[in-house]
Amino acid sequence: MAASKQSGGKKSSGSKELQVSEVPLSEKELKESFRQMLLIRRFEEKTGQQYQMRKFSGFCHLYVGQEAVAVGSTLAIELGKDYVFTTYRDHAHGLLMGIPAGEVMAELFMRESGCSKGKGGSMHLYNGKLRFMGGNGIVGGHIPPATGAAFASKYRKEGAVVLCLLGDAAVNQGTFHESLNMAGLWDLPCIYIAENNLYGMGTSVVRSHAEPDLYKRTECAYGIPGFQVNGMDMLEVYEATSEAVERARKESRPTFLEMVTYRYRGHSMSDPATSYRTKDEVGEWQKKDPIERLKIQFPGLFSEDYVKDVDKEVRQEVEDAIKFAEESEFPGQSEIWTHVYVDCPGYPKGDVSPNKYAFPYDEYK
Ligand SMILES: Cc1ncc(C[n+]2csc(CCOP(=O)(O)OP(=O)(O)O)c2C)c(N)n1
Ligand SMILES: [Mg+2]
Repeated sequence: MAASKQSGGKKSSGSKELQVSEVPLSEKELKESFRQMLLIRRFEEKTGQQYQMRKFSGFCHLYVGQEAVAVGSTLAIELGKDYVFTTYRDHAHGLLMGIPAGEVMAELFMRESGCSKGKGGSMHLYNGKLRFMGGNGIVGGHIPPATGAAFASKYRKEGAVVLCLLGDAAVNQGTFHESLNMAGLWDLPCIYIAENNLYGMGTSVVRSHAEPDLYKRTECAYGIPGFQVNGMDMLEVYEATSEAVERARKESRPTFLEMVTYRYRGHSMSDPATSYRTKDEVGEWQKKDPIERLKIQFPGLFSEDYVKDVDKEVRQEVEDAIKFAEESEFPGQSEIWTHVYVDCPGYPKGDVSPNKYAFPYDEYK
């Protein structure tokens, strides 16, 4: 079930029935992971509806289908200590890092009670205290800061590791290669997870990558072991990430994990996803659904009644989140310059007059 120990290997557990004693997670952890995947699924479905009802606007990228990657990987880290950087497809990661569902929804609704104070929106969820470093809109843009956070953790002897989640398309960006070169050279405790959902917008990986097996790239180029993982299987994701976390913590070595997964919905809310893939292809991947898979693996834990109860509970949590968001105010005009840069002495907090909006460079010479 674990990702192949050998760099570049492939292994799949299949969806056979398992006993709790055979896996490295407790019954409580399995049940919580199930609840989290279902919460993300319902949160995203409802988010899509709210968007279509024009309750909010802007970019919005849903995570439906990819739940096992976010849940399995964040389960393998220490919340509050380790850092997570991700892309604009970030609602799941925000929820899993501990941001209450109401604050995530309020951010999508651009309200002041949102986790980024209504100034970030769907693509820029953030909570520095929880060490959730976003929510980043530029493809590959967050890979250098994530690598920098791993450097800082090592330099300060913090013992924290960094999870840097990225899309398959980001693997072709220069930032990926520059960052992995440094991580390999300086032995940085960074785990790079490429969520390979087979497409960058409407372009398939096979059409755009000279080497479509992404995991093969990093060992030879940067000395960073690469593994391919079944991203539709929460247990495999957890085990592969745990091995990488151990390597990062004990040896301060980076790892690259290619998690093969699928997004059921379009790239963003404006993409109907009908022109570049077939209904049959979507249907084939839905048969590998990560939530169903966990149910099949542990039928004793997830009876029909149990699943119904959890579903009811998470649906309510999402309804409460929408209510919280709708009842929150939009940020006032005085907020326009706050939280743009780090607060510092002399910075004109809440003052919108343009002549005062100068960064106090002199104080920093
Ligand atoms: C540097 C840059 N180029 C182009 C874009 C426009 N863009 C947004 S998402 C995206 C596709 C990224 O695909 P992938 O990395 O596979 O992530 P996924 O959306 O599949 O999760 C592109 C080209 C961007 N945001 N940043
Ligand atoms: Mg992709």
